[in-house]
Amino acid sequence: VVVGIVMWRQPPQHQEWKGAGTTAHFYEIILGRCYTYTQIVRPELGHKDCQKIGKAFTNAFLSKDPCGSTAQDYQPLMELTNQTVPCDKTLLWSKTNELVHEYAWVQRELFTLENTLLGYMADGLRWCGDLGSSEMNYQSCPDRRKDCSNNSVSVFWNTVSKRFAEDACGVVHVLLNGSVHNTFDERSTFARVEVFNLHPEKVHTLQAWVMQDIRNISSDSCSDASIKNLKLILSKRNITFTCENNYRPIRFLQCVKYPEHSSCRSKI
Ligand code: N1C
Repeated sequence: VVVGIVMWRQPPQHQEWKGAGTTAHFYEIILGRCYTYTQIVRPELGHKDCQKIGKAFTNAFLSKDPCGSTAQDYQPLMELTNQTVPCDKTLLWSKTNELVHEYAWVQRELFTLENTLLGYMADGLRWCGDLGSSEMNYQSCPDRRKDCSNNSVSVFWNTVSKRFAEDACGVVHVLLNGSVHNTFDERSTFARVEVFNLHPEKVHTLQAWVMQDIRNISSDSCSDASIKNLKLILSKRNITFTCENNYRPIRFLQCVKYPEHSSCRSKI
């Protein structure tokens, strides 16, 4: 009689955090997105080495404390993914995630960060590693508020958003949400990172499009106090600010979703 001794291998023990863990199949997703972007979306970037880019991405956070992430961790990844956005074609946003990407989908020449290689790869994903393991933590990752602000995902967006703003030139556009309490929210990436990293020597104007929810259109959002604050910050930085309420081309996109709404019913 052979008596087998079964030894159960324990799954790796990671630290427990308050946020959701790494997106399942993270590595395969970023690699696939890298190939889709460089081969199909922008074939002019077909020379980029997606294997190298994928490794640089995971090397930025594996075997590291996910609450001690730094811009330097992402530097090798940043160097492999540099990309030029034409002047006048940078489109920033805050609290308009869905609408801005609908607009960029139609206005193909405009670039949001998610229309560049690195933003395209990372959009909607979560990831973190662990100091005591070389694997990704699929169980939990630090929550920005409940655990730490310098977590691997937040530091990534801060780092890539900074470069995106630094690289911009000409007129920069921003799509803001006129139906939230703070249209220009000082805690947002747009306010904390992007506004302060636009180079006044290259960027002469920031043009804001402030869109309101079509179901409750209120008064002029451009005269909102938070927008006045944005205008002030930009004037100190020598960047001209212009603001337009309910920009018509984007209103038409909102009307696609609510065609029967009164503000959509007039003949064009
Ligand atoms: O904090 P926000 O918006 O003002 O950030 C948006 C701003 C854009 O102009 C982008 O260039 O900053 C850049 N950016 C992203 O592109 C991005 N994609 C996904 C910043 N954050 C991004 N994310 C995730 O959404 C990220 O996890 C971050 O915390 C949110 C930002 O949402 P927000 O407050 O609506």
